Amino acid sequence: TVSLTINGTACTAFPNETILSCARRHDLYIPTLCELDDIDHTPGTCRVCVVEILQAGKEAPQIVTSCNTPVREGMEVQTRSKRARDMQRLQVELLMADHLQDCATCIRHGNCELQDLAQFVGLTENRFFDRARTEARPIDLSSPAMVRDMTRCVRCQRCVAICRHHQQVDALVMEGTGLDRVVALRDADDYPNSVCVSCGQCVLVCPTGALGERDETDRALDYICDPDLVTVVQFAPAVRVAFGEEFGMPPGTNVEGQIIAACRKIGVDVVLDTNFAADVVIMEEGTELLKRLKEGRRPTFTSCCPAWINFAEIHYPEILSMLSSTKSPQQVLSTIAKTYLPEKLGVDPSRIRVISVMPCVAKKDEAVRPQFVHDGQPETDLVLTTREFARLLRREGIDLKDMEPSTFDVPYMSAYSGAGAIFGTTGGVMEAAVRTIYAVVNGRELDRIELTQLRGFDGIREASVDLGGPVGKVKVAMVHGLGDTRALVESVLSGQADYDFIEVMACPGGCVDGGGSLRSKKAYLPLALKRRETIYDVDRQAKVRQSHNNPQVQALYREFLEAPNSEIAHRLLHTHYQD
Ligand code: HC1
Ligand code: SF4
Repeated sequence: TVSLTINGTACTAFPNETILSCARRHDLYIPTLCELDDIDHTPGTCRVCVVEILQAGKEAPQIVTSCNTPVREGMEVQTRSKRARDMQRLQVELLMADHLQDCATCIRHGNCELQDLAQFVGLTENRFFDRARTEARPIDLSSPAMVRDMTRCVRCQRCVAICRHHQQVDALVMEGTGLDRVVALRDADDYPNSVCVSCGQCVLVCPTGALGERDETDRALDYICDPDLVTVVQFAPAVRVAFGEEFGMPPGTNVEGQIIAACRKIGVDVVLDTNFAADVVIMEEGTELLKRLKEGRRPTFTSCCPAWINFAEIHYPEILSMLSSTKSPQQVLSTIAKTYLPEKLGVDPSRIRVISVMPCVAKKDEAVRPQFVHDGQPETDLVLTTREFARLLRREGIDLKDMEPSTFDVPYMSAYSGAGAIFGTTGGVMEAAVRTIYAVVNGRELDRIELTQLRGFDGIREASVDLGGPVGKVKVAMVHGLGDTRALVESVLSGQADYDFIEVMACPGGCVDGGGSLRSKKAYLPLALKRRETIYDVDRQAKVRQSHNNPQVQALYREFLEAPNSEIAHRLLHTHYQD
């Protein structure tokens, strides 16, 4: 080990450890901006983490960046000396020089790492701001899902790193020099022509308001406040376990009841559950899978994750025929909301507007896919990310903590099984499907329905599951995160991998930490485990744990869809992809 002092406190460090890392282990704070430990990102570009060091044999102290300067034996580090503090403040002021000063209109207001820094270093003036130069930088509104606002970028390059090294999509590059340096789309002028798949991981790591979703809270209010419209809200499996944090509740708290109550309070007419549609998807996809197995078509990939669909279409069009044709739960719910629900409510379908609340940026993209818009009418009218939904409630003066939990009030499209609930975490779709397929094949339920061998956090997990009957053993795999997805797809294409069914979720961890979830400062996916535990609890406590045993699903087939994969189910609930 190496011995040194930081602000006079004796510290021990590992050889080659950086000053910043050593300080953190000893609970000594150094302000930082570009660095993000969770993704191993220390570009040293923002220079906010400067400290003063005095090294053995040197007479005068030096100023260095602590994120990339290794410790030395006998080093004396000052993070709080006048000179260090002045330098830190100057660096933040320089960062502010070409950062739009309009904090009050920024989506990150109150939750911005740059604002935090300004407070920490005691910034009281902003001498170098160059409005003309800042405003000349691009604001890219070409995507239905994302906004890339370079007037708020601080060039930390976290987005480039996560996209290149973790998701391995490599859609972003740094372009230009000096003050004109910006994050650009690689080989493209706009999102539609780029290789970006809208997974939103870059948004999760952006410290400011430079990257975000396209805000649709106003349009949501337009619908809700229009007396001629019947507004329907659906919310995703993961939202209920990932939403309370924004209102100061413990990570992973299940706030399903509070979400229902809040929706009602703001004037939503009907609250439905995407979990219900997840059960319907299992009926359709399970039946489809059995048919494909009989025909010897393997593997089949799940198709509920829209960033994965984008990835397949843009990066691996040759595998599109292997994707399940079943629409995602979001689109299934919306479709039924405009066909089956109007009959139930006795209203004209043209008056219905479906707003879906998703932990996902790519769901916005999915909602406007041409396959899901008929005669100009979309199935899903509007998608709000979990972040926008929090913003919407705040705009209505609602603190979720104060809401008395409520329950769904319509006896259709809202009940769900434990299988539908676990869709929200990686491996869940597969586990849900196996429960139902086993019952279809064998005419009885699985003895042990928790398939623990399918759970876990490894990027790629595989298992062999005995479905019994004529189907026998099938080989399944689960992958989450697009880096591992790329590896798995490559091995399928090269013939190395031999699977029957593959679940893909583009976001690491699945939807519980999706790219549309609430952002954590200075951390990447810190809450996934807690959220996931709650999802498994929901399943354990559910009265019905298999999709086919959900009475409301049974009623839907009895009253409307006839049978899984029937002609009408095919027409309404299945789709195709584009290469
Ligand atoms: Fe997901 Fe899905 S699980 S994609 O991860 O299949 O977003 O939560 O809503 O549609 O059900 C997201 C979550 C979500 C769909 C479902
Ligand atoms: Fe890359 Fe995903 Fe961000 Fe697109 S949304 S730039 S693919 S990280």
